[in-house]
Amino acid sequence: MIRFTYLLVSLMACSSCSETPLEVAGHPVELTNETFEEITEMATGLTTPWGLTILPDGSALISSRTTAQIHRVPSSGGTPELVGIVPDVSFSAEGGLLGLETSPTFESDSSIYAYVSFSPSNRVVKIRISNNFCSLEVTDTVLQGIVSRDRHHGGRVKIGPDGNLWISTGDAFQGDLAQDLNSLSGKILRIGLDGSIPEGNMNGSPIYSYGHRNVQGLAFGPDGLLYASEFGHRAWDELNLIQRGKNYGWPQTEGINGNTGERPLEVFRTNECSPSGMAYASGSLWMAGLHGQRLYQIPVDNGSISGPIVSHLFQQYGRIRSVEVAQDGALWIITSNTDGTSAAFGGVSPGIDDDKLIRIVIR
Ligand SMILES: [Ca+2]
Repeated sequence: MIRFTYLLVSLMACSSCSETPLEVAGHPVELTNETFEEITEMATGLTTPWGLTILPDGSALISSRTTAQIHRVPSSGGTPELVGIVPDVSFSAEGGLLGLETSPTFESDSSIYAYVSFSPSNRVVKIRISNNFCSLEVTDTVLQGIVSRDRHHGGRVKIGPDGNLWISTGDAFQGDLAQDLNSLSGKILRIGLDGSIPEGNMNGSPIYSYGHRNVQGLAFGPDGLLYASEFGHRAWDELNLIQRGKNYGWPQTEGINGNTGERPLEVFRTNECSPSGMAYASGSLWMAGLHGQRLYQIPVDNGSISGPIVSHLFQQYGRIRSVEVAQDGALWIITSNTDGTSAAFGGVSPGIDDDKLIRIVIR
């Protein structure tokens, strides 16, 4: 394993290289890494990593989108160890093995949840991990029937403070599905850990909110509020505050272009963002930018943006796919340079050590 720990002083020197000024919806964005105490490469050589979840022992599980493998990286970093291959995964341009989430009772059930692309429909499965982390077994399908196409799967799974499983989907490249309340596509879904439908969803369905194009980031604030990042088409990516039963506008409205549905909390130009994973820590949302090749820090409080938005790691690690918060408050992120994305959508040539798992200590 190659590990580099960068001291703050080197970060400040690097971030002093002046780049083209960035804007978010017309507002300037601060470009800096000064918020970071330390950056450590925990693992390298990952293949198309997508899902990331941190286990109670501090180690990380990472899904490989195009191989359906799950690897484990020890809490101190090191060579990724193969846990197993998830069966019955269909691969496509954006499909495969996507989001992972640890069961809240992992210490007794050794289980995680995973979003799996499959034909004819995507599903969310429960997977038991062996005690020695050397094998896995799918033990349950908690949700199925999410339309699968080659693109726009969504794919993030998170357990909320309500104890339910929250799932983001995409429109399967059929915008009208986002407005169709008989379809699970283009939605944010909420189900019980056993696949049951909790009280308060729309029409007794798994649907919590609708009118989404492709949501790959879900993060709960300390007050329980849910934020979601959403890919736009060609103009505006979105950060939304998710409310029960609300319409978020797609395909009639993209970002601030149109008047259908809820207004985003913030919009980002697609070539400066293309947001995937997101987490909340230290008063801010931390949103991964693929095309934008950066990590956005978005201070939030009580459902509103509460301070200047900051762009970190700009072009330092390439595309960033996922962000999670470890038990000690550090951010763990994974890069996404091996996924074969074309340059037109911000793809880059992978470096010799790509892709990487990186740990970031916030000051
Ligand atoms: Ca919208």
